[in-house]
Amino acid sequence: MMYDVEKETLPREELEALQLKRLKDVVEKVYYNVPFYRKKFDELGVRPEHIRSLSDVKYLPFTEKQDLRNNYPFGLFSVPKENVVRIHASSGTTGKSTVVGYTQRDVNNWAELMARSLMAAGVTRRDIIHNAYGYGLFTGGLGTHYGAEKLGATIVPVSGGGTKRQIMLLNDFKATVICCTPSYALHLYDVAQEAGVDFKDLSLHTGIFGAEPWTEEMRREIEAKLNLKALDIYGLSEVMGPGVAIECREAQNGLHIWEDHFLVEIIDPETLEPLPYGEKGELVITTITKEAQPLIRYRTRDLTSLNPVPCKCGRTHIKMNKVLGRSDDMLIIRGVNVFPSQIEAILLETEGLSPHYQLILRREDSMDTLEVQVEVDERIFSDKIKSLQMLEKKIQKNIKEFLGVTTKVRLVEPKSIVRSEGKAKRIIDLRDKKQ
Ligand code: DLL
Repeated sequence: MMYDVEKETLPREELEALQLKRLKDVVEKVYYNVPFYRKKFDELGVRPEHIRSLSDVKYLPFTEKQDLRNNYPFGLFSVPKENVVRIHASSGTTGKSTVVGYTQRDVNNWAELMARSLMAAGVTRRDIIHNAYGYGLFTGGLGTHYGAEKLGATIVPVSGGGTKRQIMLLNDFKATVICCTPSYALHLYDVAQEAGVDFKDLSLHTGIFGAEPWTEEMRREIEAKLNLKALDIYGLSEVMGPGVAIECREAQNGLHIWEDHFLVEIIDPETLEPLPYGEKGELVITTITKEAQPLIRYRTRDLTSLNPVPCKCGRTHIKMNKVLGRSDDMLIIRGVNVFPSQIEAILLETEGLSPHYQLILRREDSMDTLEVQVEVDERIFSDKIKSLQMLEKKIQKNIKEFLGVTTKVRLVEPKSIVRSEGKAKRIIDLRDKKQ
């Protein structure tokens, strides 16, 4: 089922013609309205009239998170402030947060793309959506909220936290769809278990999870535990919020990017050159309909690849593969590059481990070391120390074998790793701390 069949199945030729028209419009708009862009364009010697085809996007300057910070808070607005009806911001782990503004039309477009996304995931107006994404400056809560209302579904704006109460509400309201981060979904499961509630007795049939990387192994774990179909949703506040891309229920394999609103490229993060379809690199997004704060070639830092093969769902919008992680989160341990998601995949393949883990980085004798802490389940925890040690060795060996990196593995007690209501904190970096 589609929210907007015409737009979602637009023949590629028409879709690309529309993208080109919108790209030209947005380039002209930022050149004349945003001093930051005018300066960047002038430095490169590009002018709006140089954009004649979609591939000409490669002549345009990149925008980075630091540019948003340097222009904090409203320096990249392209419309008078009185036309801005909403502000969101992402907290960011370091430095100032990045701010985004929306006009009324931006908010409407966002709601429409979220409505499309929800429906692509199999949600209809008959569903009750339990929305546990945080409400507030974070885009997850309100983005999902407006999309659900636009679709005509029933939205329960629970936000994050109060996990026991969430279980009660899921039970009482008989929600059929849940939206939250994948790590929070697993936390909900644990809390439900303690409360003696079985997800099989709830009415959920679909979970729409995103805002952090999660692996196929994690998907299988969540689907089995929560007894629902789990779909991946992607987005980032800088370019809109959730609903930039979504997996369709039919294929459940790759996320359709709503290309009538976003022009995407994959670049090599080192050389900054565009990469062909299928190759892994950094996702770069140009917003082609945003009014308040359009971004040109925004470097997301998210690593993925694009898949142009037509999808069985009938949508013509290109798919991106599941995000492997952010380039900022890539660990380099004795010269070997590794992503937290790769370690997650190995942990979840191992019997007896829980999906709760953390990666501790330390510096010992000027070398970076990585300790993998993972919770075991109750059954394993009551085993003899010797068998726990054997299990640690086995995981260590698997990580070495598959990823080539030497780690220390430490099995920890059930429920000893801090749970998050939003994005899970996987990496604890102690390298700058005195040990
Ligand atoms: O996380 C928006 C969002 C809310 C998306 C709810 C999906 C659901 P930010 O806080 O600005 O916005 O963080 C954006 O989160 O650049 C990715 O690194 C990561 N991210 C978001 N969705 C996914 C996903 C929201 N499905 C940053 N898989 C992005 C992997 C994701 N990473």
